[in-house]
Amino acid sequence: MFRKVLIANRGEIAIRIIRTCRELGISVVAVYSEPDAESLHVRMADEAVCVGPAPSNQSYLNIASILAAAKLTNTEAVHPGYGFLSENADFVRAVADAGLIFIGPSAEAMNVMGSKTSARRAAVEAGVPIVPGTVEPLTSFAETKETAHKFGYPVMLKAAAGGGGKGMRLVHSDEDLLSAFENAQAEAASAFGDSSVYLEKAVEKPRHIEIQIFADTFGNVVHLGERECSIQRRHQKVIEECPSPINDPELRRQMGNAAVKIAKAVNYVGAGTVEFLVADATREFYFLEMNTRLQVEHPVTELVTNFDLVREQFQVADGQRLSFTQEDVEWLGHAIECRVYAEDPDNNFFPSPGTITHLQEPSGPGIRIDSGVRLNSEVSIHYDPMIAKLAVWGRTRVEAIDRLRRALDEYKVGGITTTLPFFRRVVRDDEFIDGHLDTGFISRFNAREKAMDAQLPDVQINDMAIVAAALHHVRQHKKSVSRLATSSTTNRWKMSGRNAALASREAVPSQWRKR
Ligand code: MV4
Repeated sequence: MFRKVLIANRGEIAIRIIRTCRELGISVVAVYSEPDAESLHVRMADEAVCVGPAPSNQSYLNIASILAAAKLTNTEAVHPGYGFLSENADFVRAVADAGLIFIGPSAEAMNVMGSKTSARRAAVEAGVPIVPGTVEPLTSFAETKETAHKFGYPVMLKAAAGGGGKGMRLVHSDEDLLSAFENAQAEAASAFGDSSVYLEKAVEKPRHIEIQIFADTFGNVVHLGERECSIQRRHQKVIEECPSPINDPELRRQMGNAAVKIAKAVNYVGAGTVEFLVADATREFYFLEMNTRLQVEHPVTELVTNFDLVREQFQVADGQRLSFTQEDVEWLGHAIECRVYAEDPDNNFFPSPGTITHLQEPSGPGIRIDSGVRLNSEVSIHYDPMIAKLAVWGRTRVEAIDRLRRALDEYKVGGITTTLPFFRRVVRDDEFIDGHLDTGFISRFNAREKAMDAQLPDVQINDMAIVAAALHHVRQHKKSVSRLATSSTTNRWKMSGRNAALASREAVPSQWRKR
């Protein structure tokens, strides 16, 4: 096994990787940007090297600087985490050229999956269904129109170099096609430096379900089942689960086999994720793209399969065989993860940077927190605003949701605004509880909340002052009042919601308003 590894990342994922390094006896080199000098991942590492100023392209994306840090510290291997350089084939080559081992797949596999059109061709060659559409970029508007007619409206235009919904346009008719084509091209050019777009037939009410795969250098490829990631906001995942609430072992087997075929087709090595769209009505699944990295949401798979995916990554990169076969993979219980962001859910998820002045994390049965921050941490505007992931495990989905509700109510973050109050409302939403999770969930949820707000009587400014005074009183006498409040209701979800509102330091007035 490696003696020393450099982690080319920051925040919670750097810490997640450090933890497994400790268990494997690997010494850790952290890298950091100037404003991150005091951050948790730096404190937890054995050595740390500053790789540049705040902007990512001068620090965490600075290949020369990171390789210099590796050389300076005599590192043997580099773990890229997710984001930053994790899917950059140039980085993979540069790491190899520097005589280091990259913890991840080859630059070739990364390149194939980096372009959605070449990824689609790979899927076709592997015999895996793709969403009907083109496998080459569109070369003219005339061709676009012809193709739209061939597959039939509604269609999706997507950036070939893309991902994350950038450069994506849903088009319903000929009238909208030209402007959508031009806008998609312009957006793709500015986001990815490549204006190529291709076309897919739009899948109605799709679910986003992805399969975790693992491959070693001996050609063994296994899958670790699915994660349901249909709850997204602006193409950012918000809540992830394993298993999918559809929970269909046959579908898992079929999608798992499809994902393994795709991995084999590109000689994949390491941890990877194959994304599918699943039509809600028919449960037909279509290959969407492959992510050639460890993903943010890997903890839900770890909780249900009991594998340490980072440990397997190190072993595979070290040239060892996978420590398990497909038959060894068992799924037990249900896990759900919430991504906690430093954003204001009551102000259109506006970023909320600042200093964390209070932090109380939940714990107890079935709770896992992957946090990148601690008390007095500074959440800066320079990087992704995700500060932590709260994942829970339960024997059933119901138990997992009960636990998640309890954990969210325990979780207190002061000094910055977080998305915790939003999650407290989602876990009390009937549609979420029933597992109706297609990609329209968030907009339907928002509409339901708006309708609820509209039903409330208008509150005058004067009344607000009274409410504020009452809230102040409640906070001073938290214990006795919350006991009074809970004894007066029989609905335990409402009860815990009220307790959360009473105890919460965040957005108390709006919570009060909603409960
Ligand atoms: C689609 C689709 C419907 N039909 N493709 C792909 C990237 C992802 N962030 C959004 N994507 C979609 N691709 C076809 N052919 C619908 C979506 C989509 C979506 C997918 C998963 C989760 C949330 C979503 C929200 C809007 C649209």
